[in-house]
Amino acid sequence: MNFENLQKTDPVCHQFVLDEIERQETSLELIPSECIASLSVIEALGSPFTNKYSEGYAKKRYYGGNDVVDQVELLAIERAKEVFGVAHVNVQPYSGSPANLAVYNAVCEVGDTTMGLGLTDGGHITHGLSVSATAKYFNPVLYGLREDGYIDLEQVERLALEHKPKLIWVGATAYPREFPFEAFSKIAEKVGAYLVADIAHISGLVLSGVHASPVPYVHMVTTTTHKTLKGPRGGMIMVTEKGLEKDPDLAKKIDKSVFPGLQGGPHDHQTLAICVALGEALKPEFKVMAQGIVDNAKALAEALKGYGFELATDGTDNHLILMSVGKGRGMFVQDALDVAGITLNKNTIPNEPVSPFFPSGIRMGTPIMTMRGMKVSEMKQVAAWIKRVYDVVAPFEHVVGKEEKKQQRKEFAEFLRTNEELKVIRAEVRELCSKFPIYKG
Ligand code: DSN
Repeated sequence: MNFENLQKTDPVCHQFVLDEIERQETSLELIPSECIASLSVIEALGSPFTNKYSEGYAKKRYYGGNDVVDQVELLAIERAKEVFGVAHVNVQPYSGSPANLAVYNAVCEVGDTTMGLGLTDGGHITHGLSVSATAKYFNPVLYGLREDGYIDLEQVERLALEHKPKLIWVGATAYPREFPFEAFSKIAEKVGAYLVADIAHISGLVLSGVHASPVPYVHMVTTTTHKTLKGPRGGMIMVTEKGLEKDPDLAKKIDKSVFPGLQGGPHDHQTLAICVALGEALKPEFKVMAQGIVDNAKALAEALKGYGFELATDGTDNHLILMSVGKGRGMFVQDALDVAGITLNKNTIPNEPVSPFFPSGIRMGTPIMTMRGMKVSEMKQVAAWIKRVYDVVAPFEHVVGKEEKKQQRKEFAEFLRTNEELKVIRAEVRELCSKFPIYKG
């Protein structure tokens, strides 16, 4: 990658780029919602399409000079339709949250009842969390998990029959198992609700056939484009044949909701990069990679279980693992792993005993490690490092009380700064990463 102009005109920002590349190259990124976009995607994202305004849709723009932009957007739509097997696609949402808001805006009136998985059970903010605009303007009823960590379908049905929602979300940000799309579809049909699958995390797995597709069962599908889809940051809304059968105007409603309902001009450089990513997704090697993500996640899960760790649902079907690390201790484990060069995030676990601020688990995934070429033997190594880091922070327990917390944070920061074992692991992680270069290879 060449940033020679930036180097000349703004050395400070140039250094930021170099530092971030260095961080990514030398660390293990286990955040399940991240990916490595190809250099082609990054080139498209950095192209002069960023200069253009093109409010409206192809052939119906409010600005001139959109001949090439129209071709880009139409090709992105065609590729998305082919990749996911859907009837209609809108590629303009800026990201996943605006895509989800556009769905509400398309089919709900203010005050309508909706249903989604609660945040502490793995759902997304936009599926109706109390502090989200989706709860300010709509009336979300949240469903949860059973004791074993799987979605509580009996509860979903009971709540749906009781509250008659206009719209039901199926999807999550921290759920390690396959989504029961068909069962949701039966429930949605009983109450006449629109059913929307938010497949942001799993879209790359779905299009590869590694995870069941929601398309035959739901009316709409939303996704980000920067997770397992391996594209730039962005979002898409898809309308299925089933969606058009329920509501022949659904495609029009979605388009109107995105523009002019919620957004102005689309980000054409982003659309081009999404188009490139979808082109990559159509190639056979993408499916091999998607299968590798799941194989690696299963291998990592087994290795972690081998060390006695407790996993939500006892394993995984997808790219993601949710692991218990002790009451309120997610933060200690996340921060110590960060020092060791392993990045993941603290997360609530099913039946979370503390809170999202001091959760009792960690969430990790295998997309980036797989995209770097790592396989099962590296997953075993990663599990061993996680166990070592977990042991290093064993003396730190969750405390209550503002002053106690403040004092503990101070002691913990000093501990992280001086701990020798974390330094040793950091060096080992760096060594492994050097064998799997991202952009330097
Ligand atoms: N922030 C994303 C994630 O990490 O899952 C969801 O929006």
